[in-house]
Amino acid sequence: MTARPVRVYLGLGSNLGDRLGHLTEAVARLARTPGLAVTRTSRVYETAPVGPPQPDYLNAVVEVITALDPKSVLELARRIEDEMGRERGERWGPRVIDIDVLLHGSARIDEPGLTVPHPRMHERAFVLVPLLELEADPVLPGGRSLGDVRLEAIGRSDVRLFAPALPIPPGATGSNARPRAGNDRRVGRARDTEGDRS
Ligand code: A4P
Ligand code: MG
Repeated sequence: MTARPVRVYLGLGSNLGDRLGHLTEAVARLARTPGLAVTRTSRVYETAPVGPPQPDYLNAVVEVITALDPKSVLELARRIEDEMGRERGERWGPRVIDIDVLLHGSARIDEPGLTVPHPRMHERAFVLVPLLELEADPVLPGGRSLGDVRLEAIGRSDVRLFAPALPIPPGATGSNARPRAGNDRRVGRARDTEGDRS
């Protein structure tokens, strides 16, 4: 546990199967996790793959309030990835669901297996575009701020709006978390489905 609840941003990605269903399922599982309160979600973007050739991704960012330390949050995220059938193949390869810890309050961590802020987030429009919907001035790796990053230079055009903000299941906030008053933006069900798009 950290001393007090902090705001955590998680990056979600999926490029296999029912991509929107997987992102929605990940949010529902996070919201059911004791110690985590899902407070806000970004809209969903369809993004060109970074890494080896593979299908396009859907990406979104989720805001969570938690008193859990970064390592515990990563463990919970990995457990949800495993429960959802994530198979770990080649690095940057296709996946049913990826849940990355982007930011954990103002923490700066550089340990084997955990680097926060996420070391590649400032180079990736598929992270920054949804994150900026939730946090106007994020802390970036190496103490950079948004002014140091040019979105056009990192392929902003490879990121296309795909669906409204991911739904947060009603009444499903984690038991130990204390979301800020007035920061709870619940949204309706996403209208778009994978089926509508194919
Ligand atoms: N790890 C260290 N720090 C963190 C952190 N802050 N959050 C370690 C999450 N994990 C962290 O992760 C590999 C290792 O990173 C883990 O052992 C963890 O302890 P992984 O999820 O098993 O594998 P990965 O995701 O393939 O590796 P990596 O290096 O995290 O890849 P990225 O940087 O997440 O990139 N293109 C588009 N358009 N959209 C995407 O979402 N994602 C990737 C994956 C590639 N291309 C993409 C997308
Ligand atoms: Mg990952």
